[in-house]
Amino acid sequence: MADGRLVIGTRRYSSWSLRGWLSVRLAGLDVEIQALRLAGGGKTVALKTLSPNGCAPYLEHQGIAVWDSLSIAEYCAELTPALWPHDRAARAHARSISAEMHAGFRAVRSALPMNLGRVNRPLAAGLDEDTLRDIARIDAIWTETRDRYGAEGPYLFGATFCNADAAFAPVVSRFASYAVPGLSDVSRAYMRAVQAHPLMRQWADDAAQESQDWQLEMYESLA
Ligand SMILES: N[C@@H](CCC(=O)N[C@@H](CS)C(=O)NCC(=O)O)C(=O)O
Repeated sequence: MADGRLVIGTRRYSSWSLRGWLSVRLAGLDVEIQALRLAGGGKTVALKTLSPNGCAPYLEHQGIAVWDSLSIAEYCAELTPALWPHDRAARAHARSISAEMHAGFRAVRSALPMNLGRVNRPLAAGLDEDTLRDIARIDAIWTETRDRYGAEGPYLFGATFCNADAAFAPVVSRFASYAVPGLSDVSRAYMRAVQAHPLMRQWADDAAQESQDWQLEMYESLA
């Protein structure tokens, strides 16, 4: 019998769920995955009674309830410390950029919703100033982090795909979906590495199995 469950939303769209799922999988937790169809606009009724904050991802593990993707990342790192870099300075940097991602970049979130079904197609309306500013900051984070800490491998902190990579994984997907311009060569190589990670491929494969009924016009019709 599994040690609990991880509640996630529609894989095609749920960027927060992808983060939580990556941390849980990287930590090797034995939990069942319970996927719910997101209603869009924060109106998924089933989630309101299921998780304390009414949101996915929500983890129950050995009787412990953990909600919010950043808390799930920290919980998983307690069980698997390699989810954060070993070096204290690198770890502080990893936590800082993950927290910045968690708390910010509202323009990117709203202009470029995650949609795994959208491939390399720029927004017809173009990108506004706030979105371009967010993109430039994310590009700077990836480039600086790779330059400072990434020499040993293809991920932000080198050879190990860690919680910081999980935090940015949905952004990688967004940038690829909307063919975002102006990224450094370092960022582009980083995006390819993230997209090629076996867990990212598994998430995409699972998303492709979801019922067409789970697709939402508000995301699919974005020109
Ligand atoms: N800060 C939260 C945000 C979670 C969140 O907003 N999740 C969305 C799905 S991507 C959700 O559950 N929305 C509520 C709903 O659809 O009713 C986290 O990091 O987990």
